[in-house]
Amino acid sequence: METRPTYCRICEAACGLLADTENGEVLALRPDPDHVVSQGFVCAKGTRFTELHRSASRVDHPLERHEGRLRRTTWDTALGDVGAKLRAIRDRHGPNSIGLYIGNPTAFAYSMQVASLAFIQAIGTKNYFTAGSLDCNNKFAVSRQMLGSAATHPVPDIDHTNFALLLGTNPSVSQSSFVNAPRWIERLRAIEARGGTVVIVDPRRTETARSVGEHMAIVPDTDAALLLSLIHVVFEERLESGDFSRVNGLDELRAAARRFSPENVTGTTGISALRIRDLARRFARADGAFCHVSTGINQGTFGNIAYAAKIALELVTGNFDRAGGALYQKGITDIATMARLVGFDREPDWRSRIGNFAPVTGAMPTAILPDEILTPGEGQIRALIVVAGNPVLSAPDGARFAKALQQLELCVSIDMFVNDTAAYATHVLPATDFLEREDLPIVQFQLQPVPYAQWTDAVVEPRAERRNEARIFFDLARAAGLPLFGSRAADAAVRATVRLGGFKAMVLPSLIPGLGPRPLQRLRKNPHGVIVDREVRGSFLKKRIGTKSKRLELYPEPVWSRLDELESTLDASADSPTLRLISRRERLGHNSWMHSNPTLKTAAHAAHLSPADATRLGIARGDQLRISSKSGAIELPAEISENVTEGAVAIPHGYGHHKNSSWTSAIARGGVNVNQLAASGPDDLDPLSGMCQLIGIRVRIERIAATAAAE
Ligand SMILES: Nc1nc2c(c(=O)[nH]1)N[C@H]1C(S)=C(S)[C@@H](COP(=O)(O)OP(=O)(O)OC[C@H]3O[C@@H](n4cnc5c(=O)[nH]c(N)nc54)[C@H](O)[C@@H]3O)O[C@H]1N2
Ligand SMILES: Nc1nc2c(c(=O)[nH]1)N[C@H]1C(S)=C(S)[C@@H](COP(=O)(O)OP(=O)(O)OC[C@H]3O[C@@H](n4cnc5c(=O)[nH]c(N)nc54)[C@H](O)[C@@H]3O)O[C@H]1N2
Ligand code: SF4
Ligand SMILES: [Mo]
Repeated sequence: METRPTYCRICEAACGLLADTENGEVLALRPDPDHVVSQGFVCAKGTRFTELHRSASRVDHPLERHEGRLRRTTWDTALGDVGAKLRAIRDRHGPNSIGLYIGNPTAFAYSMQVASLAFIQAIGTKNYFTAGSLDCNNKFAVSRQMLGSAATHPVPDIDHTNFALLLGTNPSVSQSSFVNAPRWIERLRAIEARGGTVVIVDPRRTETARSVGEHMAIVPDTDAALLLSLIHVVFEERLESGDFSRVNGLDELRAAARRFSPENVTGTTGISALRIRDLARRFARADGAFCHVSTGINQGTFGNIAYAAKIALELVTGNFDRAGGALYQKGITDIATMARLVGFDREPDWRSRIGNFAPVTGAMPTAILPDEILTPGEGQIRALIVVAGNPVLSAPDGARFAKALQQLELCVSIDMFVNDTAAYATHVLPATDFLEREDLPIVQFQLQPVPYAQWTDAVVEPRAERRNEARIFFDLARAAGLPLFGSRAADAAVRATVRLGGFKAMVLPSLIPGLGPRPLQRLRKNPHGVIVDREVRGSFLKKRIGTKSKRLELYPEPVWSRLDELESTLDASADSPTLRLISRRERLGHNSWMHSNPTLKTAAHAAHLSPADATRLGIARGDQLRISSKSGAIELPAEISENVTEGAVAIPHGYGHHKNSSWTSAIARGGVNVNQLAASGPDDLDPLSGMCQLIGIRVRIERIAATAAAE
């Protein structure tokens, strides 16, 4: 038996793992106590990944649809067939008739990222979609406007702060996002142990809030107003500090915040003016404070304003660009510069056909993808390639998505499973999993409170006929006769580089500044990770800001364009008959793709209500409910929880699996697609970020049947 250090690539924490292998098989995955950052921390999803690696539901061979059913084919046939169809569709209808959807796991595989980019440019399509518009595009769009690059996000200096203000995140379960921080709870507890404060703003008393800090219950989708009221207090009580010499838009910010006094927002947020004032004072006076907002804010209506207000709050209290606050870490390599090179921050010169959206990080909003397929005319999407994604469950209105997919001439899924999207595919190509790929946590590089790098070789060879996604993209481009990156010269150079040095040869040179002339040797010598120098003095505003003015732009108009709309929510009557939907991730689930494990003991899918709302609506635990929004309706049993705030209903996403997906045990466990309650199409999307609303959706709840199962 042999033990190899590697790391988990399911979420942003990138925890160190030890893989026990024998004869090319993985026997077990264990926590790596020597990992430089995770230090032996893992979650059960990581250590139990062997079950998915070996799962009988995995796609192990290429599949093609024949007379309505997916059947096994060979790689040569599949690549030849898909390549020829891509070429024919492109020749007939132009490059934009081919769409790509890139799902969340792509973020954790450097080769998939580089190769998918090479492939998109080979096709030459503008119809490129990502999970970002379901998750975090508000952060990309706002950072680009305020800080000059979509890839720049000063990170919570979690180990040196004295005040952590968390909104819309539940790191005990999720490890959060836009920060690479395993051991969240331990690190939050350490803040309290050194006399600091942790405040968790969430409509639910989450697993995190039950473990550490003060919980502040908030009415869903009102955080932007709360954050502005904190800034209001800072200005009003003259609590601001720091140097504003590298900032534009302070007066506009002041004017905006003036409209959101604690007294004005208390009715909407459900938080007393006294408590808001106290929070603002403590945040401003702390010796080092950060504010971290995550998906519970991003997926709401005012994600842009909330992220801008987070940055502004840190800035006006002297906590932006400082140790103990939000600190930009250059880390191993400057991702912002790389991002710029690959066009991440390019001024977009194109717009979507549906809804006239500008791309964010080059990508269009996923919620318009069904319309781009269903609406006839020039540029209509006729072929779609989905890699590591499952938009039928993760995006709004899966039913409409499914309808659109069935209209495609070609629909290819590159995945580990026949997921709910692949259930409509013409071809399914078997992908590797992270144990079968080499990697380094490139996306995390600028999101690390402790900057480090780690290299892992593939732990084992791919099983059966699984293939690395990067290779699949390269082969598909060749089969379609299209040069990678859209250039014959680039195609030849990249293919030669990869032939000689593998995919890693494309990224290793970028690590030289941080790791010296032989980065791979250094990383291989230190298989538990290499920590590099941490920025301890804020250098971002002085040296690295990417805006044209070379100043932090506090008030770019597009970011704040919905301020009047936000202000109008302050008048809304508190006792509306509707409840508001909130998200709820599960410890052993991961979006839509980890519920299918026969040994999982996760609770049944349910709608979680507060006792007060249950009483008011005459609902008992286990009653079957009909939950409806303006966009759709679902039926689920009720769960009643003291932890849910009155007015909110929490429903996990990623359920409602297609009967033809390979996730048989998840299908047997039941559940429905909560995103049937979310609006698809261009009208309900944020105009700047293309984010769709997944939380804060107003829903009506009625009891349709009592159940004997209530205990
Ligand atoms: N176990 C597990 N881990 C995961 C995932 C998973 O599915 N399962 N998914 C991964 C992915 S892709 C991501 S992006 C990250 C996300 O990581 P997080 O952003 O931490 O996501 P959640 O755990 O869903 O936490 C969001 C919190 O927002 C709260 N919330 C909902 N609405 C509001 C609101 O209006 N205001 C406030 N203040 N809070 C609100 C919810 O109650 C919830 O507690 O997690 C990653 N990690
Ligand atoms: N209601 C609601 N909806 C949400 C959210 C929410 O909080 N509430 N969260 C949103 C968020 S944050 C996100 S990121 C999106 C996710 O949206 P998506 O990325 O579209 O969906 P996932 O469910 O993460 O599906 C990932 C797919 O990748 C496959 N996969 C996993 N690992 C690999 C791999 O190594 N290689 C390949 N080729 N495939 C792999 C899995 O089998 C699965 O089919 O969902 C969003 N949807
Ligand atoms: S927290 Fe769990 S899923 Fe995330 S990287 Fe660590 S072990 Fe993997
Ligand atoms: Mo996500």
